[in-house]
Amino acid sequence: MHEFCFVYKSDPVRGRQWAEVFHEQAPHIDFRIWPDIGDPERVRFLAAWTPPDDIATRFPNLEVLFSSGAGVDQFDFNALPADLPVVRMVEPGIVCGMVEYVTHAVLDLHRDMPQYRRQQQRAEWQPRQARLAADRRVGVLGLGSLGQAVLAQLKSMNFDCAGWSRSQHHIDGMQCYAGSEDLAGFLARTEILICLLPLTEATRGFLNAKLFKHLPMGAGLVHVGRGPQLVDGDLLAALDAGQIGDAILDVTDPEPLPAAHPFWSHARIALTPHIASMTHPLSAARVVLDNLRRFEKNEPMDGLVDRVRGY
Ligand code: NDP
Ligand code: OXD
Repeated sequence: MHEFCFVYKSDPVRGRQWAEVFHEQAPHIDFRIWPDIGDPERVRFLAAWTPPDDIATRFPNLEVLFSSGAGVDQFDFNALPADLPVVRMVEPGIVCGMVEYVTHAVLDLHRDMPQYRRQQQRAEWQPRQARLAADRRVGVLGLGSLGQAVLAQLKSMNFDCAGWSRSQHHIDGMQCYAGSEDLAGFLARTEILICLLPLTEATRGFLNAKLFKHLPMGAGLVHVGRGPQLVDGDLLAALDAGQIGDAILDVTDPEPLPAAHPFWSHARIALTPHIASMTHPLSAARVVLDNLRRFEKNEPMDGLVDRVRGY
């Protein structure tokens, strides 16, 4: 007999994999995939990328909202019941995917691959002096579950690594900068900048002309946070001025960009369609089940969002 209902409202193909894990590991839970929600009064938990607009009235007994992704900026917190706990996705699949993507992007910039691709188009055979990773200063904006994993990988490859976050962190073998007072110093030493910040009111428009000016000339940018963090016109001007050498963008605003947007055809911009990392259904479902067990025991859930901070 099912005790209560858990509704999944996201990609239905991945939902069927969540269902397998739930049926195997938690047969007492009535796991349902939207729009098949059964009796809404029995729904205690919802996992969604975008919850329904009428979430409060539709699910009067909802106890936790899980994001099916790492970000929660797609939620309108004002439309959610004030005391509803919101949990973002922290699962090994998302972390591994992001580590792979960013490592690939950093190596691409570090080994001058964008320049060699441009040279090939001009049939130009022109070797450049290669630098070692130990001599390349890489910096990550955001020292959360993704930023820290990315830095650990880059550090293991000998890159000269640093990170910046809101509060002070202490990570072995890594220079950690914190807060607005440390930002200019962090940027001044950063030749390849990676953005892994969540989108909040404080980070909207954060990658702008003022920030770019603090970077060394010709710095590389890897943007895997959220599109609205980047001021598009400021990036184009920084590329024109040589302030930014090359940019690799996985996120844009809007997604997809309109066909006439200058990013599509810019010689110094590489675009991917928001694929840096994805939730992996089997590990995600296990992580959510683990959080449900914590919730039932009144223990803190992994990835619990601070709704005031916005992440
Ligand atoms: P976390 O919440 O674990 O970490 C966020 C980090 O950003 C923390 O270190 C936090 O600082 C820092 N931060 C937040 N606001 C500020 C600010 N105003 N100033 C300085 N630092 C700030 O997030 P994750 O690492 O799990 O994910 C980061 C983001 O990556 C997601 O929100 C999402 O937007 C993006 N993402 C993109 C994907 C893609 O495919 N492109 C896939 C998955 C995620 P502190 O430690 O002090 O709290
Ligand atoms: C996420 C994303 O937040 O895919 O998980 O960007």
